[in-house]
Amino acid sequence: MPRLFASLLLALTPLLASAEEVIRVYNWNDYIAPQVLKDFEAETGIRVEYRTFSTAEELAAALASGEAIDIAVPSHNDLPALIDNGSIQPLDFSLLPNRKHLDKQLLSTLAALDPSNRHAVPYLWGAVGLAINTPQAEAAFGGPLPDSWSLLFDAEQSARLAACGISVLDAPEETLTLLFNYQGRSLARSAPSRIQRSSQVLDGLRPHLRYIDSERYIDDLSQGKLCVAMAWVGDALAAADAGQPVRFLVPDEGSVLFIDNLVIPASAERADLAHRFIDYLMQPEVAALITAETLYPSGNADSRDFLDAALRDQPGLYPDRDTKRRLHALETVSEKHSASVAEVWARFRDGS
Ligand code: N2P
Repeated sequence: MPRLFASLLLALTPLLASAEEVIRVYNWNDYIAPQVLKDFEAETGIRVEYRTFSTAEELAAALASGEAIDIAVPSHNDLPALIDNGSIQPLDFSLLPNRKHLDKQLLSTLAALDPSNRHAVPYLWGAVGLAINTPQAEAAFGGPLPDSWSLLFDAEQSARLAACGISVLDAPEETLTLLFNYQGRSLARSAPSRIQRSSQVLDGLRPHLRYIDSERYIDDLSQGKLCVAMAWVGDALAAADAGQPVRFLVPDEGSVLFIDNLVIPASAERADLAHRFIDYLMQPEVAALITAETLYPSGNADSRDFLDAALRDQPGLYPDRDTKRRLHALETVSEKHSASVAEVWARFRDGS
């Protein structure tokens, strides 16, 4: 009898398993409102297996491995390669009626990388800048700080701040683009040998850094344990929200913007459910909840109507016109350049 029962159970298992629908979502850390996932599960009965990454390289490796992922969130500059090598699939717009709420300006910027916006839905976006704990940083620096990337790229300045804690994002293309801009050059239009030489500047900064990490700095800034951090806007605003005297600034030399997108990898096992998830996130009320929680600007234009006035007008969240003029979407790095970027970065981050 027990054996009969066991084989009956075995025979039923596939049926039981197929009763539960699951999607696998792979997103940046601190990049959703947990409530939204719970609401989606409760409303649809679809379980969300949710995992996070903190660098573009981690996501690229997961997509290249072919592991089953139903939704991923690459940045705009990585879209052309992902489309070219067939890592992500075209979307079925008929399953995405809430696309109408998306920000038209973002869509047109993205269309240059993803023709007709076939593969990607803008989710959250924002500026790269500096998060500064002003009282701590001024005490260490010995007076007011310049609004400049020199705080990182001038070794004499970073030396003065080392004691109160400096961190840099583990974001090679963003960091090198900013370094080249600071030097009056362009990463995309420089020879690989020039990229190799940028190691010299990074070598000057390295001994003054606490660490290179895109996740640890969020808690540390919020607890007053760092005074200057290269930061993505929402992470910096979160520290201010936690009560620290942290301001987010886009330095005078300007900076880069990222647009992160919901996509369906070619490896998705449930592209049908992935469309439902994307459409769910594109409801303006839901998108507003996500912005309120993460403090990143939304790819959904209509979500603004659902933001608290205080949040909508919070300085730094949506860049003002003057700041916008100093911001440019991060350029796609060609294959020829990316090997040099990776080498310079390995040396900077891991000392190898
Ligand atoms: C938030 C991650 C921001 C994504 N922690 C930057 N592309």
